[in-house]
Amino acid sequence: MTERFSPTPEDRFTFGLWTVGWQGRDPFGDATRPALDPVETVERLAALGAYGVTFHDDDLIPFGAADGERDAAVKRFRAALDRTGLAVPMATTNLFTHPVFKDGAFTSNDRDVRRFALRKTLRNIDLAVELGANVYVAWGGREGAESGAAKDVRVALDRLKEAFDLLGQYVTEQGYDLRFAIEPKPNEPRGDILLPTIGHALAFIERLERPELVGVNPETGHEQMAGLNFPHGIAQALWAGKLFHIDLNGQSGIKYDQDLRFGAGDLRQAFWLVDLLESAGYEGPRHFDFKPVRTDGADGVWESAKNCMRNYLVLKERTAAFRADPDVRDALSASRLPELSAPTAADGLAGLLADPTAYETFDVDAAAARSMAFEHLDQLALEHLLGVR
Ligand SMILES: [Mn+2]
Repeated sequence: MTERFSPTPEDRFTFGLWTVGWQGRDPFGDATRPALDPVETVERLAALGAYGVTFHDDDLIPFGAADGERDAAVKRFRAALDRTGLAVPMATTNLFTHPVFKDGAFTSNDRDVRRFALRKTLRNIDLAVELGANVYVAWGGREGAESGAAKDVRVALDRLKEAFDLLGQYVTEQGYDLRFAIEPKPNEPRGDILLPTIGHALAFIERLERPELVGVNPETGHEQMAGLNFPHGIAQALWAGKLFHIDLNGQSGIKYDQDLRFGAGDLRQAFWLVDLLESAGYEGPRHFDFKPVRTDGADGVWESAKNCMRNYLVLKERTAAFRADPDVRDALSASRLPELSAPTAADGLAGLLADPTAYETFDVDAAAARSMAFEHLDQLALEHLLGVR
């Protein structure tokens, strides 16, 4: 029997190579930890009970590596995957570290850079598919500006659409089973980034040639940096059928991108997020995109990786207890949650117009006086989260 809150591959937990591999380099300080070998990462994650691992091209193969070095790196990585059984459900492109991407990749004002960025992406898509990925994440961290005249945003969006249309054409022509997931972020590293929120990304996707191939990969902290309610954003992505992938981490309010381990930061939003993902039957990987704090050594790296998964499982148990509590069911009824599922006008527009109880005889004052009873419901949730019920 497995220990309580110990993950297994069935839990579908995944980590990016760059997460546990973050060396602690920040804008003010150098690395505090040595580089991690991707093979060690694969072995450690498998031992912790993870399902899979994800990568940027440059996490695995140094930028500009010759073909021989590339092949050797891929071969070692693939051997570690085969040995451990770890999957690669997602991959992505580094279009932000090298100085060539200082003004962006798909939307750089420099056309040569845009063409290079597309070729770099297409090359890594081939590798992603070879390794079994069916989601390809696109985070455009450098697609943006610090000043008004520096970027014509409408034209930049044309170029961004052009890029996704070409990527969609490529995977279609190659016959790849691969879908794209756009990762929104409001700022950092650019002063302002294009497609800053889930909502911006969802609207953009509908203008593409192949919208069915493109969804979103929202990150907890990114939406919270914009002051937004992450579970609400995820609910809308699910509603739109666009939650192709998710990045879980922790963030405390509107500040720099903290990338704390999952469960740290806004714990109440984490509770509602797990409640949502589990009750909605989300089947994709639970992917952690976090950074172990730079104060810690290797001990803290693996401790935090383990606890991302543990905290998810604890919250999963807490949210299940909340949903199973008879007092909660009563409170949900008192708050009229079941009523929200009933269509407003199943009788149609004609029925609505002909119904005097909808207007002429409707007792507005009585309805206004009915309490929604949300305080009691929320306290029940809080007590389940706190573990006192
Ligand atoms: Mn982040």
